[in-house]
Amino acid sequence: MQPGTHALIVIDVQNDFCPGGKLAVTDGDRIVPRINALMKDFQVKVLTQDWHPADHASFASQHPGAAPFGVTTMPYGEQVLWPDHCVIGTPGAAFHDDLHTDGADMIIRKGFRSQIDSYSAFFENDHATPTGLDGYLRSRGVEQLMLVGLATDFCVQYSALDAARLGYDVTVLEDACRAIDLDGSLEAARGAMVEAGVVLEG
Ligand code: VGL
Ligand code: ZN
Repeated sequence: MQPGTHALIVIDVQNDFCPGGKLAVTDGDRIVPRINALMKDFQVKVLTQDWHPADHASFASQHPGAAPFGVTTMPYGEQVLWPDHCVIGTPGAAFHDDLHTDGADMIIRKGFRSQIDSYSAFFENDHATPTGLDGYLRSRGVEQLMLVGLATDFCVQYSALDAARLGYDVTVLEDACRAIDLDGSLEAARGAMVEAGVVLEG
């Protein structure tokens, strides 16, 4: 690894994104052993948790007549409508049972305001409201980030793009991620990340 403080950022490895969950990502649970093994290689380890109130505006259930995976317009732009998922305090919002959460220095929750979604671990979907993660990483002297988790084309991608914009060196370890892949969203995400200077590693 290059010099500087390295952080592992583990995005949304929660039951609802794993097989059997409300917004299951194919093979989402398969990345857990790899992530557990990686933790020992990093000085700083952060886990994120998607954490929505039951009436969250990203849920199709809050939009009469709308179906999951459709798109609506919010004041901050386009928003995909999701099945209800990661509702605060429910088993679906908990981390996957096998994830070594004891190794984490910091757990950051996002998406807890009902009127705005937050894919990125750094900013909500208005690209302006901070989650506090940037301040945490800066105050710990972190310069390099490795991102892993769920889902490659949504929360991992948005986090990687924000991190690159904030000046971190960013690598996404694709073997330790899985995608939702809505209408080519995985290829689009890979292109956008490369364009932003994010390193995609096998
Ligand atoms: C995510 C859709 C909705 C993710 C979170 O973690 O990628 N995707 N909420
Ligand atoms: Zn969500």
